[in-house]
Amino acid sequence: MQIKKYVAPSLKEATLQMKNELGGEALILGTRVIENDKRYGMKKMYEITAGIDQPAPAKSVKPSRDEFDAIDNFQAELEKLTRKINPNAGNKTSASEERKPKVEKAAPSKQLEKEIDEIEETLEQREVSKTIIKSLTKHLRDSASFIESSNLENYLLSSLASMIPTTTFKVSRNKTTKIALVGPTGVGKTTCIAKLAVISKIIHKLKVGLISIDTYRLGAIDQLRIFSEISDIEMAVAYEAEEIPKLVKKFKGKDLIFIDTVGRSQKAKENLEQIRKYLDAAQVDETILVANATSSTRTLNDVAEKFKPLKYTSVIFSKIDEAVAYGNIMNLAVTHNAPVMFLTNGQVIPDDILSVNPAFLANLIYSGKLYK
Ligand SMILES: Nc1nc2c(ncn2[C@@H]2O[C@H](COP(=O)(O)OP(=O)(O)OP(=O)(O)O)[C@@H](O)[C@H]2O)c(=O)[nH]1
Ligand SMILES: [Mg+2]
Repeated sequence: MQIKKYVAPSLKEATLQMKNELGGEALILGTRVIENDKRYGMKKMYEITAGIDQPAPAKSVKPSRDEFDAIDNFQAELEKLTRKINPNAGNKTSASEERKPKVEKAAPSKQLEKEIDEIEETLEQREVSKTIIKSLTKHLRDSASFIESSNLENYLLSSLASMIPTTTFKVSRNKTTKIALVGPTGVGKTTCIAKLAVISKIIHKLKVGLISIDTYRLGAIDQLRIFSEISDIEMAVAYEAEEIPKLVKKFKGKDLIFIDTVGRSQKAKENLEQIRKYLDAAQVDETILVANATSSTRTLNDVAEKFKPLKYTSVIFSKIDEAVAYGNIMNLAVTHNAPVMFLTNGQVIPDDILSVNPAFLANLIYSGKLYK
């Protein structure tokens, strides 16, 4: 099968491009809304993944009027779903959404209904939240006229992917970027900093400095100090928030400064207040929450909520090698609109860290399998 992607400002245009190039036999395998992508000037775009068994025919096929109407309805549904699941994704109401549906939705066939039920069961096993499952399966049922058994899974995966916010690690060589990792005790903050510091130094040839404000747990500083000696990455310790500006100044020539924070329970507000003072003094560029992927959704929600005063802007899920399901990753990212930046999958420095994109996470969550 030949697979191609088409991106356009509306689903209708993307479909037209697809039909023009691949003809009437092309199968839509997936659709997603693309938002905030620099490649498209930050405009909202629609992507169709299409497949065809035969090489593209010479003759183009124009979609019928009914097909166009169905596409309009589908575009509205897709946007509605994305917004429902992720309320901050796109604030404008599209013209197609305001329009009343013109075509009756085709009810899913018995076979399709059965397969959607199975998907529901799988997502439950993967511990995806009930709200997300409900919206997803409703979306699949509502889109029955587009879906066949052969493309149902692809459709589901691209719908899942379109809901999961992710982000990447950004460093500038023209200024010092200060990144702090925060999170509950023992989640893997120090280990993660060690992985990122080594990768930044060895692979990206960046100048890296480490600051530990871990003055609470006995031996905690030694852990980072030993690492700093082995990897030959400079490290400094801040015992008071007031010392931080001096240390940041000392690392003026660095591209990156990682700030390792003390592991404290999210239940003690004053602990977090203390950490906030250090981070404010450092004027950090980005704070990343490290969350343990083996925790329940309830615990993760509590962590995400309690750490909000530290103004984290993304999440790293640690210990995914020990997790038995990954739905909680999606539940947290969607509920708190917190983009996922990395996953860590073991104790080995620097190997056991994975960068992510929505399609990768959708696959991981739905398949429930992590391939090392
Ligand atoms: N299996 C597994 N273990 C990990 C992972 N990341 C860290 N660990 C282990 O988890 C333990 C705690 O890791 P640390 O990096 O010390 O955690 P921390 O968040 O800095 O801990 P505190 O500073 O005490 O809050 C160590 O034994 C690590 O080797 C991971 O992705 N998978
Ligand atoms: Mg630590």
